[in-house]
Amino acid sequence: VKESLPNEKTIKVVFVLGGPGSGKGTQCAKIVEHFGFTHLSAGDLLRAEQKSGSENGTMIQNMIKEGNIVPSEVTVKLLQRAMLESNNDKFLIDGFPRNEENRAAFERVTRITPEFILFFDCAEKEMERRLLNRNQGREDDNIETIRKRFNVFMESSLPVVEYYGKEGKVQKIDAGKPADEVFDTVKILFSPAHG
Ligand code: UP5
Ligand code: MG
Repeated sequence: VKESLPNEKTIKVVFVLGGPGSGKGTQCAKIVEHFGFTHLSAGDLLRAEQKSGSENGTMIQNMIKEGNIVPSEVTVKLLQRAMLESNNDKFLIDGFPRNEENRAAFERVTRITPEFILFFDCAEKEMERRLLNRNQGREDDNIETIRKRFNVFMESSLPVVEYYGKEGKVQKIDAGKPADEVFDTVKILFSPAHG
């Protein structure tokens, strides 16, 4: 493990945001395949931390079960460690920042500002259908928790998207279409000719 991240100016971060089930993970996997980014899902890192038996495990499990947002201190540390451990300088940060506290803490601690925000826009009914069909044993894929996740997304996460919208950094994608069609739009943003 390196002692610190390379000069933050050389690090490229894209935040991948969107409601629960909007397809963040699915699209990130495709971006990784085509454009050489490292995919860091904050939710996956938290679930791994929980399973590793860390002292925060029970707290993380309870927060996820209730659809609530884990304190930034925990999540930023996991993201920072994952960035240090990778040998890459290009990261997709998926499902983070989820609220203003997350956003401010990440910038303060890492001094990294995102290149842009990929925002997957999808109707709630469609997201609900996808989550209920996923069947990967996630403790938060039940209708009660899904409703809580939608509420937290609307109340806490959408304002972060709006914040970056005011900075002109949001690339909004219609994520209600089949995954390959969504990626047709996404890949344009990562192609060298773009911008
Ligand atoms: N699918 C995907 N794309 C499709 C398409 N275009 N058409 C049809 N089906 C499509 O996709 C979900 C399902 O839909 C899959 O079965 C897929 O095949 C299908 P996926 O790509 O997994 O969507 P994604 O947006 O990644 O959904 P996910 O459930 O992971 O989103 P969440 O934001 O809810 O989950 P996350 O893991 O990010 O967070 C979980 C919890 O962790 C949070 O609720 C919170 O409690 C906690 N958390 C924090 O506290 N802090 C953080 O920073 C991050 C998480
Ligand atoms: Mg995901």
